[in-house]
Amino acid sequence: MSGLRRIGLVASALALSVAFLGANVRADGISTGQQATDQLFYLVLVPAIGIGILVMGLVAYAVLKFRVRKGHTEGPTNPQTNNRRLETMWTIIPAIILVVVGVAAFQTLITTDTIPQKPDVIVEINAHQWFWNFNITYIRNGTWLNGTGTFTSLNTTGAFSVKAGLTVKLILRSFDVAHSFYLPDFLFKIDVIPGHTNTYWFQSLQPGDYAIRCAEFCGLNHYTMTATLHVVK
Ligand SMILES: [Cu+2]
Repeated sequence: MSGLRRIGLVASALALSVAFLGANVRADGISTGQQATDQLFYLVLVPAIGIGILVMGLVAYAVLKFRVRKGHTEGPTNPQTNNRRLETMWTIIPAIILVVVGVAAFQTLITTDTIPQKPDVIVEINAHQWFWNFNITYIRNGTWLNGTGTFTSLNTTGAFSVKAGLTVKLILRSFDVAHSFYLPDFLFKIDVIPGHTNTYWFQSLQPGDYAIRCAEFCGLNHYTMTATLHVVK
């Protein structure tokens, strides 16, 4: 077996084992958006690790094969200067990879960034220096669920609750400077800026307490802009 073939086999075996590991990470999602984002992440990460290992292997092979041996002042030369088959392959394969990643990324964006026309819950998120204020309206299919459910938190340890599985539309406004609403577990972050209303959405899948943070430095007490999202059954 040639050295090149051996390196190719080792790289393929490593890439396959990484793919197997990747498929088993975080099988159950926390939110619809997080699930879609993680799937895209592993779709890109796993082949990238395989390609990285393959390229490192080829570099190591070339360094060893063409090194300067004892008693020589130059390394062995390779008489071959071009190879049409190889060049065609290393043009077409990356092009296919880019198209696959592009299509997958757009599919993920459609999942994460399409705000439902008829959300179950609307949460108005008002950012102030330095606290979050949540106004929650529960709706389902255009009719009021329990009249108007409103929960207002006027301190930095605020919280709001939603039921797992409901679609939640967020309306985000700032009343002073630029803030950023960050739900790390859900893998999303959206700017909350003065003079412009931003909208976003999420659908949580698992009950639990999830941290809310401000991800934009908004002044002296920026670090106190924490809150919690309670997802209940
Ligand atoms: Cu802030």
